[in-house]
Amino acid sequence: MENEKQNNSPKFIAVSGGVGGAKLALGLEKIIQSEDLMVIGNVGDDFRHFGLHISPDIDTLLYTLSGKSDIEKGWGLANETWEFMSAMKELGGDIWFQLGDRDLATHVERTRRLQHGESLSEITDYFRRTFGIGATIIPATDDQLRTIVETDIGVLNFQEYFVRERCNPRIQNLHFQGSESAYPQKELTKALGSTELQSIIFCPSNPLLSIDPILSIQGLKKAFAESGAKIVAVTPIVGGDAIKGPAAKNLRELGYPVSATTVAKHYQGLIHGFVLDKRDREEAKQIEKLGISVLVAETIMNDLETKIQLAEKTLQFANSI
Ligand code: FO1
Repeated sequence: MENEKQNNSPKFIAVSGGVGGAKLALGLEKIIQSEDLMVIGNVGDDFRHFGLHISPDIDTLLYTLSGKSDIEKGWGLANETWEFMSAMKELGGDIWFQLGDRDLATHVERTRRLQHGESLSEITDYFRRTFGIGATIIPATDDQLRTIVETDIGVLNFQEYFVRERCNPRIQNLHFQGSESAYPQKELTKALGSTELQSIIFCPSNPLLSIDPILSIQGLKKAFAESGAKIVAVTPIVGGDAIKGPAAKNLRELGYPVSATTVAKHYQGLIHGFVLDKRDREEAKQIEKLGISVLVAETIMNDLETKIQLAEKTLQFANSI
């Protein structure tokens, strides 16, 4: 029985937010055997809308890894139709958060299952299998965890800040509501305790908005540190700007210099390695001085080939430190 558990344990864990992180998760999924990869998704962005439980980062992972995603937008489904939103507009309802007709089915079915007592991770696993994804996808916690953004226009939930206000308000503080009572998802805890685990990869997601909510879950940072796995972060900042999304603006507003080094410092004490973009190679020495090994690589992922290449390099690097 013990052996069986060990064999089911992943060798690699990818920690991801939405769009940017999912790109590397896809590259990893293409080169790692399904049973060896566990992808952990952020749930701080989750919220209720039209009475439905929306789990944007989990859905971005599900859609990206199943090849169903809208590659242009990075979120939602390809070949989507928008009849529901048009009808909602005619009714004068809320239309700031776009739910495509097919995407809507995901939220309706998730909400129905939650109401019948299934956990978010059971539902995510059901969707994963239905979508034909081999790698495990796990919400970081099954407990309530919500990113709250304190801004110059008031306190907003994550999607109000991100989508409704288009990240325009100035961030003053971030708060992860529920983090004190949220526990890591149990399969994740089990994987972190297994001797099978080799590496943990922090995907190039926003460190403040996407990875920090995960790290705020009680006991998780410690469990990462004590897992014995090599922990490597891939930079989401290239050439002093975010590859996608508001990471650069967020860092600036919270008083940090916008650089890959800032991200490495943010994870200092937790990570063993940092993948730095080749455009920022002059920062390598500074990061090494923090006691973090550095790999200089091409980190911009424009197509499947570059996603796979970055995944391969990151794994080799993690293995080498
Ligand atoms: N992002 C947007 O910029 N506008 C939207 O209307 C929007 C709707 C949406 C619906 C379902 C879903 O799973 C994701 C959606 N996203 C939308 C993306 C999401 O808000 C963000 O990408 C993540 O929360 C940040 O990682």
